[in-house]
Amino acid sequence: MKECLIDVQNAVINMDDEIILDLVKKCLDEGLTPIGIIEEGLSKGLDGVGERFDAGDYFLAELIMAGEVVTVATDYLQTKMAPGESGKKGKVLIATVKGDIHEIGKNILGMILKASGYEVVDLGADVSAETILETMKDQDIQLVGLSVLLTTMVTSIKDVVEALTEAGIREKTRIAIGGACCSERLAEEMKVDAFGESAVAAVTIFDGFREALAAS
Ligand code: B12
Repeated sequence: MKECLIDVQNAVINMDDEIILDLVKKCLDEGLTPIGIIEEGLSKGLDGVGERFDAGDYFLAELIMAGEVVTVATDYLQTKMAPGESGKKGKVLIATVKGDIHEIGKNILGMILKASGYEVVDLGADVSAETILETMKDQDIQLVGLSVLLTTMVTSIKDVVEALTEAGIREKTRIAIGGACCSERLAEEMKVDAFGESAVAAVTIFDGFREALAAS
């Protein structure tokens, strides 16, 4: 791994907001892509923060500060990403589920989907199944990406599936989940259509959803 990526990881772990942008710019100068810097530098740094939190060495304040450092960097990297062909692939609704306020991964998902040609309707974090259903109906949206990081909140995924089923639109829609506590197995248990390990994987997933819906 390139040294500048390791420096980015360490800056996140050390919550160093003074050097993060210089390090990110250095990575770009060395030919790394914005997505590569996000996945291999910033996200891996946050994993390190999570490990320290787990071990009792870091507390909530450190999670907040590290999250802010990453947000500064992703806001900058967004300006360096080639804009997608504005929404030509249609709309995708994205949200972090009810009870969960983590939103960095969901924001990255939005950035990457936009850059690959989707129109992204971002409802934010801690979003109820009712709000998701209403927005899908109002804006005629079939594709949904749910972000879930808290194990205690996975039941919120089920709430969304149930709301769409009760409204009679589940079969015409496709739902993907992602985030630290998600897995293929959870996707099966929650009866959603896919699990995505990364925001980059989401593009292939949603492209597949579009094809499947068009063929049905
Ligand atoms: C930063 C952080 C916070 C910040 C979030 C700031 C923000 N604006 O988002 C704050 C301080 C708010 C926070 C709060 C809490 N946190 Co926190 N947090 C983290 C941390 C360190 C990083 C999360 C993150 O942003 N990762 C980076 C992003 C890029 O990764 P990601 O979300 O997984 O997203 C990627 C992929 O998964 C994918 N993806 C994401 N969503 C989707 C969706 C789809 C459809 C697809 C296809 C892909 C996809 O794309 C992204 C890029 O590739 C994690 C540790 C970790 N390693 O995850 C803990 C962690 C998630 N938090 C944890 C906890 C416990 C909490 C608190 C409960 C702490 C507390 N005692 O209050 C609260 C929760 C409050 C609440 N109700 O939500 C635990 C969760 C444990 C569990 N399994 O339930 C973790 C795992 C830490 C730990 N090791 O214990 N946290």
